[in-house]
Amino acid sequence: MDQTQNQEYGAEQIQILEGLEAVRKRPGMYIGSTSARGLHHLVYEIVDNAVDEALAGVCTEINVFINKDGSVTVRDNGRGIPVEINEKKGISTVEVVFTILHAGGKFGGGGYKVSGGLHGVGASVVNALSDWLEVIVERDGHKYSQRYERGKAVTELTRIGDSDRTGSTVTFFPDATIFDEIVFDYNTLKQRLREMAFLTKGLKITLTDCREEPAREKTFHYEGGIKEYVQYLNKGNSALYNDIIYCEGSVGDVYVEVAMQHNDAYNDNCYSFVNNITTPEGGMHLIGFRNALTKTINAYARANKLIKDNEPALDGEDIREGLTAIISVKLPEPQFEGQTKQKLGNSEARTAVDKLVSQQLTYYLEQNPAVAKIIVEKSVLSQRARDAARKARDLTRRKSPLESQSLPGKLADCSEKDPSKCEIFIVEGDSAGGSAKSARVRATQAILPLRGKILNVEKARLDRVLENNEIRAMITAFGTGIHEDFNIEKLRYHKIIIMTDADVDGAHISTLLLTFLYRFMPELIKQGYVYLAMPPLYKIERSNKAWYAYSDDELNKILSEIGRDQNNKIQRYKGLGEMDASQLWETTMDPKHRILKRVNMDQDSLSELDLTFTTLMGEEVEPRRLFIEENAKYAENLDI
Ligand code: 0RA
Repeated sequence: MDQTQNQEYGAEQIQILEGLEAVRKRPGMYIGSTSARGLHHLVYEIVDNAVDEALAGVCTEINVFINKDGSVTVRDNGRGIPVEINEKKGISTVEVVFTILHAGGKFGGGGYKVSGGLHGVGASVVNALSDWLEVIVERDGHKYSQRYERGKAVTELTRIGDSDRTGSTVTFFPDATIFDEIVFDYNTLKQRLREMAFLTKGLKITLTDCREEPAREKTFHYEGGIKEYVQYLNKGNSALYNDIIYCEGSVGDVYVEVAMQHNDAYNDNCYSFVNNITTPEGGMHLIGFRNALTKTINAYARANKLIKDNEPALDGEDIREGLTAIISVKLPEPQFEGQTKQKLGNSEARTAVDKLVSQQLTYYLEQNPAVAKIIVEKSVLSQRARDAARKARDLTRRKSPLESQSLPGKLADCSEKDPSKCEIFIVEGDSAGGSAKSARVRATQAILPLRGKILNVEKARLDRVLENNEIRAMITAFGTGIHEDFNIEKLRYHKIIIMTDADVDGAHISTLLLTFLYRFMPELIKQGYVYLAMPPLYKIERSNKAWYAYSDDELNKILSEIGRDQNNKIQRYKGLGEMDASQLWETTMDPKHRILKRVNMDQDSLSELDLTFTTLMGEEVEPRRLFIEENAKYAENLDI
């Protein structure tokens, strides 16, 4: 094809280069960060373009490969990116897609990506941030390819053969001078691709990790779309009725899809999306949904005398207890608001969801009185429990901002008052708690010993949770309050360190504690205040010298360094209690030597995280076993 490469650079070309240079200079503005999160966003940008083809009804399959050399390939069977010369720009559409920054349409005030559903947008950002990128287009019986390096075309778009299929195949290797580390994580990609597949019914997405021998592969394909998503999210709990209630349709420019089902758990599990992008902070679509749900269930309950005229209306919260729902809207020009641009601002989305859900849910309830009765009865129970919980919660509330509620008796607090210098160890068991108390640095380290197993908050209603002494002790010690009372500024320690035995029971207690924190004070995890202490697994002694090993690998390493000698004394620690105070200090508490794991939350996939907790802590035994087996091999990294 005749291309412009050999001509002198015109104004247009210079503008293009400047555009991509801007992306390379300030990558965070375009992909959020240059950490692992930003790196994975590159893949999602290309996949988004392919999903757009699927939404246009011209693509049924996307394949994502993590290649042996660490690059990623995204292949789709869409129409193929158009190859003809773009009149205005004087280059092929392919080159337009990969080199022209679509700044206006795609990036909002804060510079974050704010819209899916626009062809080709985002591909130029991926190109600008890649060491190299190769695209193959199959279209009109031919096969074309072009290569770019750091955003610049280094070959022309060339016809390399014939093809009887159509589609685009993009392979790229991110630029090591821009990203912290170029390692694609199979599980991270897997979770987002699964989500994409749920949100785009009928689309088949396959992920293949060619770095492993044999290659690891997973295919996601859901004819039921978000209905199957709800089923999937509910797999760890018992559903209260068989149906997944489903509403679908368009109101004006807004396409709305909602799927929901109640289970016997107590939390509200609603996830909202706009143009396939998650909106963790909700927004207008979620407000519309909640309004419709509350209004419709109350109207049904009154009309059918399930609640009497003199009884109070059900609160939205009561109706959403144990509800799993997906609210997915698609609209042409989404406006994103809030600090992180994750909240939908378009009011037409509120009216559209409200109208559609009210109509279709009313019809559903009339057709399915048995299900309607279950929902109302469950909501009434929740209403009563909420009254009881309000009373219990008052016990954990500080009386007034000045007069602080007395701290729990068993807390050995630190003397320092500046939270950024303070840490609190949540320690399992009285004996380990005792050692920790005598080992600690009194000024900055507080110790809160917990007795026995802590309550599983996944299996208890709020009133019971708040009556639990161990949980009350944590809430008052942290100082922040919970749920709507939560105030991070009142946090008394900037490190909350969970210290449990390095065995199965210890891991179980850690999980219970993390579940509590995740459900009641998720900000603590989001903002990186929560840590796991890592006690050593072994102590190796020889002739008055001692080494500690925190894993089997490390034990072997130490043994091969010091020599495998009969005089080595190897002690396997089973519990914190087996260490005396000075050992505990040296190995696990001393900031100079200890290992802490910061607990983090992948905010790109909140529903997956939720599922992890439900699966680990929920009612059903079988999915829990499967989850643990499936992940055991890959669980070295305890990030949740
Ligand atoms: C521009 C226009 C059209 C499609 C695309 C780009 C496109 C981009 C990517 C990126 C990965 N896969 C893709 N598939 C398509 C519209 C196509 C037309 O009207 O023929």
